[in-house]
Amino acid sequence: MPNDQSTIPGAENPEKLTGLRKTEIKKVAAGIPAVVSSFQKVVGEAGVQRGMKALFNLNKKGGFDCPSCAWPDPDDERSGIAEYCENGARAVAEEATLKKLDATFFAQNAVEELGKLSDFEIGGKGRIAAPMFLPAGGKFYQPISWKAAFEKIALELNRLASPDEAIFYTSGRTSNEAAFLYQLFVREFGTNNLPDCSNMCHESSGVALGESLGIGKGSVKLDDFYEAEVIMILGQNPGTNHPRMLTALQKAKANGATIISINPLPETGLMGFNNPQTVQGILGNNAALTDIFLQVKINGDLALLKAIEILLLKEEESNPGMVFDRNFIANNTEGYTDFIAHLKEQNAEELARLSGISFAQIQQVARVLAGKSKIIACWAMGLTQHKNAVDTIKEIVNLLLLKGSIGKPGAGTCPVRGHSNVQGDRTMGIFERPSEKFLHAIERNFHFTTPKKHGYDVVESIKAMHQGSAKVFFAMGGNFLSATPDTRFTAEALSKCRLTVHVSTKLNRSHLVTGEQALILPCLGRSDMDMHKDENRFISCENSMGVVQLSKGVLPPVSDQLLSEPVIVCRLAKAVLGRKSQINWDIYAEDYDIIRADIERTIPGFENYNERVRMPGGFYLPNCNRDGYFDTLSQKAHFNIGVLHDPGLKEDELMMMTIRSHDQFNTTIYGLNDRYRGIHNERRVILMHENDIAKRKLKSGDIVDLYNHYDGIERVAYKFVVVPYPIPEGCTATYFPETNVLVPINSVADKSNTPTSKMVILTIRKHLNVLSH
Ligand SMILES: Nc1nc2c(c(=O)[nH]1)N[C@H]1C(S)=C(S)[C@@H](COP(=O)(O)OP(=O)(O)OC[C@H]3O[C@@H](n4cnc5c(=O)[nH]c(N)nc54)[C@H](O)[C@@H]3O)O[C@H]1N2
Ligand SMILES: Nc1nc2c(c(=O)[nH]1)N[C@H]1C(S)=C(S)[C@@H](COP(=O)(O)OP(=O)(O)OC[C@H]3O[C@@H](n4cnc5c(=O)[nH]c(N)nc54)[C@H](O)[C@@H]3O)O[C@H]1N2
Ligand SMILES: [Mo]
Repeated sequence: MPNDQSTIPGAENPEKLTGLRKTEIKKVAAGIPAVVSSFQKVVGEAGVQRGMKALFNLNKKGGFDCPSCAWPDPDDERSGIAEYCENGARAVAEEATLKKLDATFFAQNAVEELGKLSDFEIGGKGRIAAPMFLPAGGKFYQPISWKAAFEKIALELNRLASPDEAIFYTSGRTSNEAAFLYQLFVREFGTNNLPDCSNMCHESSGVALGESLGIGKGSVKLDDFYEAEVIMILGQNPGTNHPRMLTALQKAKANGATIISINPLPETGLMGFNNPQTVQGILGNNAALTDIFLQVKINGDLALLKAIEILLLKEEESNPGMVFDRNFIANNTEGYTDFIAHLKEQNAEELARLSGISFAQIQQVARVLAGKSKIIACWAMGLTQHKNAVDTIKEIVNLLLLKGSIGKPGAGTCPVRGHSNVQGDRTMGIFERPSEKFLHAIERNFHFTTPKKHGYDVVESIKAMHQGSAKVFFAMGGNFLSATPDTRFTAEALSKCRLTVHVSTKLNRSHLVTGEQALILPCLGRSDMDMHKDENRFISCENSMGVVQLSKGVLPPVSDQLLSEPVIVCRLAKAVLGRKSQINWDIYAEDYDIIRADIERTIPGFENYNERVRMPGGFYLPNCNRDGYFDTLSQKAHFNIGVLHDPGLKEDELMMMTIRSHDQFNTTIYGLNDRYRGIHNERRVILMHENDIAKRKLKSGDIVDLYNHYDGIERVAYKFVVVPYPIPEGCTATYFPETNVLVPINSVADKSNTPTSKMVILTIRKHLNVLSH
């Protein structure tokens, strides 16, 4: 079928190649080059004084929470200067930049022209410095006052036939305070349409853990790493995405832990690490991290985990009680008998074949696990963005349950979160499917009737906009167009809206593919001071391990027209709800302590919020698994029987995972290099096994077009450079978001509805220059 998806100008990165240079794949991550490169970047964007001030306060107790990832800070000692990594520093540079986009910039740059730039070029323009409005039919954004902006939004929201025709997205940087107010406003307005980046990220983890263990969060603390005997890292590239995790892994290893990495790619950070904060690290001494590397096929994890469990079962049968934790299983779990019966029906050799791992290696892993009981399993997007993601994560839980490895020191679940406050946003009620308990608490405290109908998640929101049943799109941060699947379809969806609004720090593609009218509302970022009546106000965030901490910016904002996110929500709510509202929004805007007091009244675990958040290092939220129980209906943990998914690849098809380069934070592109993987100055690359290249009569450096035909629709991403890479045969990798155009809107994970961004079926054709492309 021909390409029946229209292309909206500016929706995708231009198909412009920038000139690939290749070097060897690095064997060790970090060390001096990382520190040097982060200093250069921050000072280059923000100047010496501003840059150093920002770096000095990053992740310091009482300073500001790193906007990059959700990895926790050590509870006790923090390093002398500050606790940050190269990519944290780059996130700060991105935000602390002195370049700003004011009315003159927007008057000189038509929206369509900006759309011709790459994400790297768009992001490099600077911070948005004033509220901007794009009128219907307009080609340029124009300045608008905050008051008029809120009135426009109020007008459009209040003329909807139903509150369910509006969508309120959240990205994961939003503070607890802003998130709580935002969901409160949206629910008083009358809808649960609160999709968030989690829907594309760890939703599968939340569903799997919630159903099997009674809490959708991980159970380990940072200290557990230092006691663990085995740490399994599945589908995660911490060297790039959670670099401070490497320090924890190094310490764990020094304490005797065995590290098992499961990944289709030999990711540099996992293989070896030089810690720039130690003398050996600075001198560049190679510290190997991974003890056993299992180079699994894409989505081979479920089969692999089952094969490991079968071998453990055999060992347990020969030495009863020596491998499984029988007491733990008897007292805390249900479904064990059925689960064991299921394992016995499986063939370990066949599962090994499906996973792509040799039987001998699986035996090696089983031998290591058999005698250990303090096991931590960490995972990220390499497990969550697949058709059977929920079952794969439940299989990790099965393995931990067999070993009694949940709820004791040195053991447990560790889904490593992405955005720095994505976990906190959920805790605050940013969720399209809120529990009745949560809604009751809102009603009890705020005296309005909450909407009960579940709202749209990300994929459902896109479809609703596309079919015209949602007409106003409001985003609290993020880059919805580029982060979501099926870029062309999503671009059409957004452009059908009457109004699209983005609360943002930096310019991005979502500002350029808009509804009939559009607004950009510029806000303070994490590193910015939030001055109010001579006081620099703080907000708070929750990290990946459930610690709530304050975050206070240190830099003077680049413009006096920026508002904080909590203030934006208050003014929006007042404009939209007016006298109908039961809530005094003004006092929240005046005093964030009042917001926190109301969070405390509504959400369990926040007792003495205002007092405890001010204590250095913050406080831990309660976690039933950590405390040794399972908050499911039966109060037991559940074994699950996971079902393998066969994608049914045809002879000429390959599987593609869309991953992050070292030089990006999601859709924010810091640079064109992926240093550790030896790829420089080019993002339009496809990593392939050499046999797959040869089979297609291609060679390294050839330029190809990528096709996906899910649902009978042809999706194409033009011009990618072939790079031979140590990746399993049949598997390929490209960078997100350039290939999001290929991720089908209807290809989602069972139960979590997460787009299958790591399981895209692909055919490849050599790019022909004679085509217009
Ligand atoms: N510097 C930086 N930091 C970030 C981000 C960023 O973009 N830049 N993003 C933040 C966010 S929001 C998130 S969610 C996290 C993301 O952190 P990661 O999950 O580490 O990010 P990805 O690049 O998507 O990497 C997925 C990893 O899984 C592997 N993988 C892919 N498919 C499979 C599979 O089927 N099985 C297995 N076992 N492995 C697989 C890939 O090879 C890759 O190593 O990082 C956060 N931190
Ligand atoms: N193909 C593919 N697609 C994916 C993924 C993948 O692995 N592959 N990963 C998915 C994942 S894990 C995630 S989390 C999503 C990310 O989806 P999003 O969170 O929507 O995307 P980001 O690129 O993180 O958003 C960046 C924008 O956020 C704004 N911003 C930054 N800081 C702030 C702030 O403090 N306040 C406000 N209001 N705005 C701010 C800036 O304008 C910036 O341009 O993408 C998903 N999409
Ligand atoms: Mo994420």
